[in-house]
Amino acid sequence: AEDGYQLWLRYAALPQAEATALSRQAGRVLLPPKAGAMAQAAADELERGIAGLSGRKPVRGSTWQGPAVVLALPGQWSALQLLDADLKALREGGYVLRTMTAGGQRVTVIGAASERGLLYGSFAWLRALQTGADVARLDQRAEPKFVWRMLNHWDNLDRTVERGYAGQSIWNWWELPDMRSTRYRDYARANASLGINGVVLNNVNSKPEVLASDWLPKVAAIAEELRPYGQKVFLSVRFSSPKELGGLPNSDPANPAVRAWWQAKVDEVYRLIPDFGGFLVKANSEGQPGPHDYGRTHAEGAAPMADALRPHGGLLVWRAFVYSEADATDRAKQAYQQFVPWDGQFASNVVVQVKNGAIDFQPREPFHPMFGAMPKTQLGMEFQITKEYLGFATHLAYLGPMYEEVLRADTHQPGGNGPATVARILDGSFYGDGRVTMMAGVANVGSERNWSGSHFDQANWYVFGRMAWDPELKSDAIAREWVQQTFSVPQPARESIVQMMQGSREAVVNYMTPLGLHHLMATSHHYGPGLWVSELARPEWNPVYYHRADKSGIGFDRSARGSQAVSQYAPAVAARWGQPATTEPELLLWFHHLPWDYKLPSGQALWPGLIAHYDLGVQQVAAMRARWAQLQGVIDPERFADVAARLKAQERDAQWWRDASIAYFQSVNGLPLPAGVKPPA
Ligand code: GCW
Repeated sequence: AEDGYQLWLRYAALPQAEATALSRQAGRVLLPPKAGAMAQAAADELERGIAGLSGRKPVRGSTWQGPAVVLALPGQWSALQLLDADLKALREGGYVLRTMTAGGQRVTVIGAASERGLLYGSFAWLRALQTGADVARLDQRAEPKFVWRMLNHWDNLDRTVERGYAGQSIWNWWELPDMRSTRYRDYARANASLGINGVVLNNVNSKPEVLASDWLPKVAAIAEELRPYGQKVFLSVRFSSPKELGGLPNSDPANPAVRAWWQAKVDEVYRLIPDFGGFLVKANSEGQPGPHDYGRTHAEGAAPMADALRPHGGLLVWRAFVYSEADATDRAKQAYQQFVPWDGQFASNVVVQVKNGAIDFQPREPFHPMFGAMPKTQLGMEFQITKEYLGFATHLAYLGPMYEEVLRADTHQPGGNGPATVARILDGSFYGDGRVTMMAGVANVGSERNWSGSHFDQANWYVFGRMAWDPELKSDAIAREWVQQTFSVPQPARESIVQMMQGSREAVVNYMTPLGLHHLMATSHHYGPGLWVSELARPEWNPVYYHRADKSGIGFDRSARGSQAVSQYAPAVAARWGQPATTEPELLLWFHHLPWDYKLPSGQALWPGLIAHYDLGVQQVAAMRARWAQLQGVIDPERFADVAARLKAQERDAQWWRDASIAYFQSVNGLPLPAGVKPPA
């Protein structure tokens, strides 16, 4: 039964002719003589994949005879000497795939400078087999563009998951370290297939106990499970741990006892886990403790942990998702204000992790103004995979186009080489100075049989990983790869699914937050509409704070006339978004408060134009449903039915969003429903 457990690693049988050719070409897998754990893991996966695709399990060996798939490190196979220089030149994790004749044999070489590259290369070769590459004439070379490609789990120690929609946490803390679910390995395989090399195990809203001496062996057990698949474990730690766990009078970073506590704790962690990755910290945000509690800056707050980690090669990831009620003028401005003045003051092993936009994982946000604004600080990307604000695992929304939109955006920041896109700033190519680069995604993985709560949400894990490997990859190409590996269906059906995925995020934008509206989701759970005044005391947790709709108009004025948030962008961008006429309609109400009769570029007035977007969103979901219905009998019944049920709920919810939003806005603007509104083309 297709319950989705195997994700995109199903290795469904190829058509007969291709299967026969494959088993002829890949009947043997050759491992280098001194293969370590990652090379063994690579060979295991090759065996699994070749067996599934060709119907015949290959033989494992180390002698050069007959056609084979050869795992090659420099200097290990005399027949491949000529490749050595190429292999040595590869970046950590990079690989070459090449079909060639060597030592009198026709071989498929998976070559790399290190075992990590063999692991990634093996998965890449299996992907190539399934996505129509001509494997008889293969010649590929690839390297990861980011040093760190990370998942952030928001998993609590009691196995609940903050913003998780896929069941309990996969980490069974109670049973660890003695019992180890086989899921850990399968999870690690899925990550390795994408090149993910770091996993933060627990929620950024952290508990001090995660660092307790009797908890750490559990962490060490997970590290052991993930290690053969090239992933280091990280922990989210609580800033106030020295006081709360260590019993110190305070957690002030300037207190020598606090520094000493961090050092001793970190040393203890590394005694248990010699390749421990490091810490992730959420400080002074949403009630979490932090350096501001002691009048210190984020850079000062990060120093004790960074200093403790550095001798061990550990990384400190410090989040920039900070805002407090103290300044309620514009939440969107706070992170920039709290970080940019301290550019250059973070240690060399610190990455400041910035959400893609300045509010919070909305269906659409302009790129965060910090990107490119801190040239002397290593900034990392934080995307959310789990869709807290895009209908959870119920609504189908493929996030590839959203990630792509952010990564391609041009910040117009000065001080580097070539285009200043978000991707090039983050992956270091803009600065060209060998910085520690990172892309993180808030995981959507849980203990549901299909891992992500819905089948299509697996694609969001997949696309995140692929773009963390290479931010220049295109969302539609990645969707195509994913579909081909995940569903064994003929080409027209595959293309239909890809089309459905590609349009799905824009549909959500249309029925939830069109024209730059944002954060209109109901209080705390963030699922359905809640545009009206909520009970919450904090103004910036109230949707009315964001849409500012009244009799005269709608939108958040962030121009020079309003909160001046636009001034945080480079001058060219600030000029463009500072005027309604030059702001793209997609972001109009993010930056401007406009009268209801403001004329949109489409020629329509704002009020009917807004309504048209809501209508369009509903129609787009209906069209997705119709497309999916046509695949009945083509897709296996189990997955067909699950997706169909979710699309039905999504259509109902889209109507709910439309109707609730229009009714609410009517209640403040008193305008009638325009007659005969046509959706924009
Ligand atoms: O998106 C918001 C969420 C919180 C989350 C916070 C954060 C982990 O609603 O649940 O807390 O962001 O990113 O820290």
